[in-house]
Amino acid sequence: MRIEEAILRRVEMPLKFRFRTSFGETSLKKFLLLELRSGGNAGWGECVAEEGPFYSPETIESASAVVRQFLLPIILERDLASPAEFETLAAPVRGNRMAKAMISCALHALFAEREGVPLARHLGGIRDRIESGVSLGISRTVKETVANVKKHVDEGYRRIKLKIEPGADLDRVTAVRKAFPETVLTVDANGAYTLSDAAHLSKLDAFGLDYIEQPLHHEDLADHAELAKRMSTPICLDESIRSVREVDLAIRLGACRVVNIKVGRVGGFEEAIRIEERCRQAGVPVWCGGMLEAGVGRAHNVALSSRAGFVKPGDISSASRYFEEDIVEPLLETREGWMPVPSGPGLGVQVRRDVLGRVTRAIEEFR
Ligand code: OSB
Ligand code: MG
Repeated sequence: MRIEEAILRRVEMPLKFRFRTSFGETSLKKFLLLELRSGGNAGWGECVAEEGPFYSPETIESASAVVRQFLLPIILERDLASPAEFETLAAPVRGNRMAKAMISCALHALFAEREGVPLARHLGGIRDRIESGVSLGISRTVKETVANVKKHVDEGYRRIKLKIEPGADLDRVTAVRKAFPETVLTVDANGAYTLSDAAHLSKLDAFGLDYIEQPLHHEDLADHAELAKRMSTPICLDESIRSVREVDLAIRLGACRVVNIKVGRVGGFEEAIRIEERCRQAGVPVWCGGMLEAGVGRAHNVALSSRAGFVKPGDISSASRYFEEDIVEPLLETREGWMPVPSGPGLGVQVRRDVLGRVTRAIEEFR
Protein backbone atom coordinates (compact mmCIF):
# COMPACT_ATOMS: atom_id res chain seq x y z
CA MET A 1 0.00 0.00 0.00
CA ARG A 2 1.27 3.43 -0.93
CA ILE A 3 0.81 6.09 1.77
CA GLU A 4 -0.16 9.19 -0.16
CA GLU A 5 -0.40 11.66 2.64
CA ALA A 6 0.41 12.05 6.32
CA ILE A 7 -1.19 14.70 8.53
CA LEU A 8 0.37 15.36 11.92
CA ARG A 9 -1.66 17.29 14.48
CA ARG A 10 -0.85 18.63 17.92
CA VAL A 11 -3.90 18.24 20.09
CA GLU A 12 -4.87 19.52 23.55
CA MET A 13 -7.84 18.23 25.53
CA PRO A 14 -8.69 19.26 29.11
CA LEU A 15 -8.98 16.32 31.51
CA LYS A 16 -11.96 16.15 33.86
CA PHE A 17 -9.64 15.41 36.78
CA ARG A 18 -6.18 16.22 38.03
CA PHE A 19 -4.05 13.08 37.58
CA ARG A 20 -1.20 12.89 40.07
CA THR A 21 1.47 10.19 40.05
CA SER A 22 4.78 9.87 41.88
CA PHE A 23 6.48 11.56 38.88
CA GLY A 24 4.14 14.47 38.13
CA GLU A 25 0.69 15.90 37.74
CA THR A 26 -1.48 16.80 34.76
CA SER A 27 -4.94 18.18 33.99
CA LEU A 28 -4.43 18.86 30.28
CA LYS A 29 -3.87 15.98 27.86
CA LYS A 30 -1.47 17.05 25.07
CA PHE A 31 -0.55 14.64 22.29
CA LEU A 32 0.40 14.09 18.66
CA LEU A 33 -2.21 12.58 16.37
CA LEU A 34 -1.29 11.10 12.98
CA GLU A 35 -3.60 10.52 10.04
CA LEU A 36 -2.27 8.40 7.16
CA ARG A 37 -4.22 8.45 3.89
CA SER A 38 -4.18 5.92 1.08
CA GLY A 39 -6.70 5.28 -1.68
CA GLY A 40 -9.61 6.92 0.14
CA ASN A 41 -8.89 5.10 3.43
CA ALA A 42 -7.53 6.73 6.60
CA GLY A 43 -5.49 5.21 9.41
CA TRP A 44 -5.15 7.04 12.72
CA GLY A 45 -2.44 6.80 15.36
CA GLU A 46 -2.10 8.59 18.69
CA CYS A 47 1.29 9.18 20.30
CA VAL A 48 1.50 8.63 24.09
CA ALA A 49 4.64 10.77 24.55
CA GLU A 50 3.88 13.40 27.19
CA GLU A 51 4.96 17.01 27.34
CA GLY A 52 7.89 16.27 29.67
CA PRO A 53 10.40 13.37 29.71
CA PHE A 54 9.30 12.00 33.10
CA TYR A 55 7.43 8.75 32.47
CA SER A 56 9.68 8.05 29.48
CA PRO A 57 12.61 9.94 27.89
CA GLU A 58 10.43 10.83 24.91
CA THR A 59 8.46 14.07 24.70
CA ILE A 60 5.93 15.47 22.25
CA GLU A 61 8.71 17.61 20.74
CA SER A 62 11.20 14.75 20.44
CA ALA A 63 8.62 12.39 18.95
CA SER A 64 7.52 15.03 16.49
CA ALA A 65 11.12 15.63 15.36
CA VAL A 66 11.87 11.92 14.91
CA VAL A 67 8.60 11.31 13.08
CA ARG A 68 9.21 14.15 10.62
CA GLN A 69 12.92 13.63 10.06
CA PHE A 70 13.32 9.83 10.17
CA LEU A 71 10.07 7.87 10.30
CA LEU A 72 7.64 9.51 7.88
CA PRO A 73 10.22 9.46 5.05
CA ILE A 74 10.33 5.65 5.42
CA ILE A 75 6.63 5.21 4.72
CA LEU A 76 6.08 8.11 2.32
CA GLU A 77 8.64 6.82 -0.15
CA ARG A 78 7.55 3.18 -0.28
CA ASP A 79 4.83 0.81 -1.25
CA LEU A 80 4.37 -1.09 2.05
CA ALA A 81 3.30 -4.74 1.90
CA SER A 82 2.35 -4.82 5.59
CA PRO A 83 2.62 -2.77 8.79
CA ALA A 84 5.33 -5.21 9.93
CA GLU A 85 7.49 -4.02 7.04
CA PHE A 86 7.56 -0.59 8.65
CA GLU A 87 8.97 -2.12 11.84
CA THR A 88 11.78 -3.75 9.85
CA LEU A 89 12.57 -0.59 7.90
CA ALA A 90 12.51 1.54 11.07
CA ALA A 91 14.73 -0.86 13.05
CA PRO A 92 17.90 1.22 12.47
CA VAL A 93 16.24 4.04 14.46
CA ARG A 94 17.01 3.31 18.10
CA GLY A 95 14.60 3.98 20.95
CA ASN A 96 11.93 6.59 20.14
CA ARG A 97 9.39 3.84 20.64
CA MET A 98 6.39 6.09 21.22
CA ALA A 99 7.08 7.86 17.94
CA LYS A 100 7.36 4.51 16.12
CA ALA A 101 4.25 3.12 17.83
CA MET A 102 2.10 6.02 16.60
CA ILE A 103 3.01 5.06 13.03
CA SER A 104 2.63 1.32 13.71
CA CYS A 105 -0.86 1.92 15.12
CA ALA A 106 -1.91 4.15 12.22
CA LEU A 107 -0.65 1.59 9.68
CA HIS A 108 -2.44 -1.32 11.35
CA ALA A 109 -5.69 0.67 11.47
CA LEU A 110 -5.26 1.60 7.80
CA PHE A 111 -4.54 -1.97 6.68
CA ALA A 112 -7.47 -3.30 8.74
CA GLU A 113 -9.78 -0.71 7.21
CA ARG A 114 -8.66 -1.58 3.70
CA GLU A 115 -9.17 -5.30 4.39
CA GLY A 116 -12.61 -4.46 5.81
CA VAL A 117 -11.89 -6.23 9.11
CA PRO A 118 -12.05 -4.87 12.65
CA LEU A 119 -8.64 -3.84 14.00
CA ALA A 120 -9.10 -6.31 16.88
CA ARG A 121 -9.45 -9.24 14.47
CA HIS A 122 -6.62 -7.93 12.27
CA LEU A 123 -4.40 -8.07 15.40
CA GLY A 124 -5.47 -11.63 16.22
CA GLY A 125 -7.96 -10.66 18.91
CA ILE A 126 -10.61 -13.16 20.01
CA ARG A 127 -12.76 -11.29 22.55
CA ASP A 128 -15.83 -9.17 21.90
CA ARG A 129 -15.54 -7.38 25.24
CA ILE A 130 -12.69 -6.73 27.62
CA GLU A 131 -12.48 -6.43 31.38
CA SER A 132 -12.03 -2.85 32.57
CA GLY A 133 -9.94 -1.60 35.43
CA VAL A 134 -9.31 1.97 36.48
CA SER A 135 -6.13 3.79 37.49
CA LEU A 136 -6.71 6.41 40.20
CA GLY A 137 -4.20 9.23 40.75
CA ILE A 138 -2.85 10.12 44.19
CA SER A 139 -5.50 12.05 46.13
CA ARG A 140 -4.69 14.69 48.73
CA THR A 141 -6.20 12.74 51.62
CA VAL A 142 -7.12 9.22 52.65
CA LYS A 143 -10.77 10.26 52.78
CA GLU A 144 -10.72 11.53 49.18
CA THR A 145 -9.01 8.31 48.10
CA VAL A 146 -11.74 6.14 49.62
CA ALA A 147 -14.48 8.34 48.09
CA ASN A 148 -12.84 8.11 44.66
CA VAL A 149 -12.55 4.32 44.94
CA LYS A 150 -16.23 4.08 45.96
CA LYS A 151 -17.28 6.09 42.91
CA HIS A 152 -15.43 3.74 40.55
CA VAL A 153 -16.44 0.52 42.33
CA ASP A 154 -20.04 1.72 42.01
CA GLU A 155 -19.49 2.26 38.27
CA GLY A 156 -18.57 -1.43 38.01
CA TYR A 157 -14.81 -1.33 37.37
CA ARG A 158 -13.42 -4.80 37.89
CA ARG A 159 -10.06 -3.74 39.29
CA ILE A 160 -8.98 -0.60 41.10
CA LYS A 161 -5.37 0.61 40.83
CA LEU A 162 -4.14 3.21 43.29
CA LYS A 163 -1.16 5.35 42.44
CA ILE A 164 1.18 5.44 45.44
CA GLU A 165 4.38 7.19 46.53
CA PRO A 166 6.37 7.37 49.76
CA GLY A 167 4.11 9.12 52.28
CA ALA A 168 0.91 8.19 50.42
CA ASP A 169 0.83 4.40 50.41
CA LEU A 170 0.02 2.23 53.45
CA ASP A 171 -2.51 4.72 54.82
CA ARG A 172 -4.48 4.75 51.53
CA VAL A 173 -4.31 1.00 50.98
CA THR A 174 -5.31 0.25 54.60
CA ALA A 175 -8.40 2.49 54.38
CA VAL A 176 -9.42 1.31 50.91
CA ARG A 177 -9.06 -2.38 51.80
CA LYS A 178 -11.09 -1.86 54.99
CA ALA A 179 -13.91 -0.18 53.04
CA PHE A 180 -13.74 -2.65 50.09
CA PRO A 181 -12.68 -6.06 51.38
CA GLU A 182 -13.57 -7.86 48.13
CA THR A 183 -12.40 -5.44 45.41
CA VAL A 184 -9.51 -6.51 43.19
CA LEU A 185 -6.90 -3.95 44.20
CA THR A 186 -3.43 -3.06 42.88
CA VAL A 187 -0.94 -0.22 43.45
CA ASP A 188 1.43 1.57 41.05
CA ALA A 189 4.51 3.41 42.36
CA ASN A 190 5.99 4.46 38.99
CA GLY A 191 9.45 3.67 40.33
CA ALA A 192 9.26 5.83 43.47
CA TYR A 193 10.95 3.38 45.88
CA THR A 194 14.34 1.72 46.30
CA LEU A 195 15.34 -1.67 47.62
CA SER A 196 16.00 -0.03 51.01
CA ASP A 197 12.20 0.35 51.26
CA ALA A 198 11.69 -3.44 51.07
CA ALA A 199 10.60 -3.81 54.70
CA HIS A 200 8.11 -0.98 54.29
CA LEU A 201 6.75 -2.30 50.98
CA SER A 202 6.35 -5.81 52.41
CA LYS A 203 3.73 -4.38 54.78
CA LEU A 204 1.50 -4.21 51.68
CA ASP A 205 1.48 -8.03 51.71
CA ALA A 206 -1.27 -7.91 54.34
CA PHE A 207 -3.82 -6.45 51.91
CA GLY A 208 -4.16 -9.16 49.28
CA LEU A 209 -3.15 -6.91 46.39
CA ASP A 210 -3.25 -8.54 42.97
CA TYR A 211 0.20 -7.01 42.33
CA ILE A 212 2.42 -4.00 42.94
CA GLU A 213 3.33 -2.20 39.70
CA GLN A 214 6.82 -0.81 39.05
CA PRO A 215 7.92 -0.26 42.67
CA LEU A 216 11.58 0.46 41.81
CA HIS A 217 13.65 2.35 39.22
CA HIS A 218 13.01 1.28 35.62
CA GLU A 219 16.61 0.11 35.15
CA ASP A 220 16.74 -1.94 38.37
CA LEU A 221 15.73 -5.42 37.23
CA ALA A 222 18.11 -7.08 39.69
CA ASP A 223 16.66 -5.08 42.58
CA HIS A 224 13.12 -6.01 41.52
CA ALA A 225 14.21 -9.67 41.62
CA GLU A 226 15.60 -9.13 45.12
CA LEU A 227 12.42 -7.33 46.25
CA ALA A 228 10.36 -10.23 44.87
CA LYS A 229 12.11 -12.51 47.39
CA ARG A 230 11.30 -10.16 50.24
CA MET A 231 7.56 -9.70 49.64
CA SER A 232 4.73 -12.05 48.74
CA THR A 233 2.73 -9.55 46.61
CA PRO A 234 3.53 -10.26 42.95
CA ILE A 235 5.56 -7.59 41.14
CA CYS A 236 4.23 -6.22 37.84
CA LEU A 237 6.59 -4.26 35.56
CA ASP A 238 5.57 -1.27 33.43
CA GLU A 239 8.42 1.23 32.74
CA SER A 240 11.09 -1.52 32.86
CA ILE A 241 9.63 -3.42 29.88
CA ARG A 242 10.47 -1.75 26.57
CA SER A 243 11.11 -4.83 24.46
CA VAL A 244 10.82 -8.59 24.30
CA ARG A 245 14.52 -8.75 25.25
CA GLU A 246 13.82 -6.85 28.45
CA VAL A 247 10.79 -8.96 29.34
CA ASP A 248 12.82 -12.10 28.70
CA LEU A 249 15.55 -10.85 31.06
CA ALA A 250 13.01 -9.78 33.68
CA ILE A 251 11.31 -13.20 33.65
CA ARG A 252 14.63 -15.09 33.80
CA LEU A 253 15.78 -12.97 36.75
CA GLY A 254 12.50 -13.42 38.61
CA ALA A 255 11.94 -9.65 38.56
CA CYS A 256 8.20 -9.87 37.77
CA ARG A 257 5.23 -12.23 37.81
CA VAL A 258 2.88 -9.91 35.88
CA VAL A 259 3.50 -7.59 32.90
CA ASN A 260 1.79 -4.37 31.81
CA ILE A 261 1.99 -3.92 28.02
CA LYS A 262 1.62 -0.47 26.49
CA VAL A 263 1.97 -0.39 22.73
CA GLY A 264 3.61 3.06 22.90
CA ARG A 265 6.22 2.03 25.44
CA VAL A 266 7.32 -0.97 23.36
CA GLY A 267 7.38 0.67 19.92
CA GLY A 268 4.39 -0.84 18.13
CA PHE A 269 1.97 -3.73 17.83
CA GLU A 270 4.55 -6.24 16.56
CA GLU A 271 6.69 -5.93 19.70
CA ALA A 272 3.61 -5.77 21.96
CA ILE A 273 2.43 -9.11 20.55
CA ARG A 274 5.91 -10.67 20.85
CA ILE A 275 5.95 -9.65 24.52
CA GLU A 276 2.48 -11.09 25.06
CA GLU A 277 3.64 -14.37 23.48
CA ARG A 278 6.86 -14.55 25.51
CA CYS A 279 4.80 -14.00 28.68
CA ARG A 280 2.29 -16.68 27.72
CA GLN A 281 5.13 -19.21 27.25
CA ALA A 282 6.40 -18.33 30.71
CA GLY A 283 2.95 -18.40 32.34
CA VAL A 284 3.16 -14.68 33.13
CA PRO A 285 -0.22 -12.91 32.88
CA VAL A 286 -0.33 -9.60 30.98
CA TRP A 287 -2.71 -6.68 30.82
CA CYS A 288 -2.92 -3.53 28.73
CA GLY A 289 -1.81 -0.27 30.34
CA GLY A 290 -3.10 3.18 29.48
CA MET A 291 -1.63 6.65 29.08
CA LEU A 292 -4.79 8.77 29.48
CA GLU A 293 -5.44 8.28 25.75
CA ALA A 294 -8.10 10.04 23.73
CA GLY A 295 -10.41 8.00 21.48
CA VAL A 296 -7.89 6.90 18.87
CA GLY A 297 -5.35 5.56 21.36
CA ARG A 298 -8.13 4.00 23.43
CA ALA A 299 -9.47 2.15 20.36
CA HIS A 300 -5.98 0.76 19.70
CA ASN A 301 -5.70 -0.38 23.36
CA VAL A 302 -9.11 -2.05 23.25
CA ALA A 303 -8.20 -3.92 20.06
CA LEU A 304 -4.87 -5.14 21.51
CA SER A 305 -6.59 -6.22 24.75
CA SER A 306 -8.91 -8.49 22.79
CA ARG A 307 -6.01 -10.91 22.26
CA ALA A 308 -6.05 -14.11 24.30
CA GLY A 309 -2.97 -13.34 26.40
CA PHE A 310 -4.50 -10.24 27.99
CA VAL A 311 -5.99 -12.06 30.95
CA LYS A 312 -6.14 -9.35 33.61
CA PRO A 313 -8.26 -6.17 33.56
CA GLY A 314 -6.42 -3.31 31.81
CA ASP A 315 -6.26 0.41 32.59
CA ILE A 316 -8.98 0.89 30.00
CA SER A 317 -11.89 2.87 31.32
CA SER A 318 -14.72 4.94 29.85
CA ALA A 319 -13.78 7.88 27.61
CA SER A 320 -16.32 10.03 29.47
CA ARG A 321 -14.28 9.62 32.68
CA TYR A 322 -11.48 11.61 31.10
CA PHE A 323 -13.02 14.09 28.67
CA GLU A 324 -16.11 16.27 28.24
CA GLU A 325 -16.04 15.37 24.55
CA ASP A 326 -13.86 12.87 22.72
CA ILE A 327 -12.43 12.88 19.20
CA VAL A 328 -14.22 9.65 18.20
CA GLU A 329 -17.78 8.40 18.03
CA PRO A 330 -19.35 6.32 19.35
CA LEU A 331 -17.58 6.90 22.67
CA LEU A 332 -15.65 3.94 24.03
CA GLU A 333 -17.58 3.37 27.24
CA THR A 334 -17.65 0.51 29.73
CA ARG A 335 -20.87 -1.21 30.75
CA GLU A 336 -20.83 -2.81 34.18
CA GLY A 337 -17.07 -3.07 34.05
CA TRP A 338 -16.77 -4.42 30.50
CA MET A 339 -15.70 -2.52 27.39
CA PRO A 340 -17.21 -3.74 24.11
CA VAL A 341 -14.67 -4.30 21.32
CA PRO A 342 -15.75 -2.31 18.23
CA SER A 343 -16.85 -4.62 15.43
CA GLY A 344 -16.72 -2.23 12.45
CA PRO A 345 -13.83 -2.25 9.93
CA GLY A 346 -10.52 -0.61 10.90
CA LEU A 347 -10.52 1.38 14.12
CA GLY A 348 -14.25 0.70 14.43
CA VAL A 349 -14.96 4.24 15.62
CA GLN A 350 -15.18 7.42 13.53
CA VAL A 351 -12.93 10.40 14.13
CA ARG A 352 -15.05 13.50 14.69
CA ARG A 353 -13.68 16.30 12.48
CA ASP A 354 -15.80 18.87 14.35
CA VAL A 355 -14.22 18.07 17.72
CA LEU A 356 -10.81 17.72 16.10
CA GLY A 357 -11.15 21.26 14.78
CA ARG A 358 -11.70 22.56 18.32
CA VAL A 359 -8.82 20.68 19.99
CA THR A 360 -6.12 20.93 17.29
CA ARG A 361 -3.39 23.49 18.07
CA ALA A 362 -1.16 22.90 15.03
CA ILE A 363 -1.29 20.86 11.85
CA GLU A 364 1.32 19.79 9.30
CA GLU A 365 0.89 17.88 6.07
CA PHE A 366 3.45 15.61 4.41
CA ARG A 367 3.30 14.07 0.97
O1 OSB B 1 2.01 4.16 35.06
O2 OSB B 1 0.37 3.28 34.13
C1 OSB B 1 1.02 4.28 34.39
C2 OSB B 1 -0.71 7.39 32.93
C3 OSB B 1 0.37 8.10 32.47
C4 OSB B 1 1.63 7.59 32.66
C5 OSB B 1 1.81 6.37 33.31
C6 OSB B 1 0.72 5.63 33.77
C7 OSB B 1 -0.56 6.18 33.61
C8 OSB B 1 -1.76 5.54 34.12
C9 OSB B 1 -3.07 5.98 33.49
O3 OSB B 1 -1.79 4.77 35.06
C10 OSB B 1 -3.94 4.89 33.01
C11 OSB B 1 -5.09 5.45 32.20
O4 OSB B 1 -4.92 5.66 30.99
O5 OSB B 1 -6.13 5.73 32.79
MG1 MG C 1 2.25 2.09 35.54
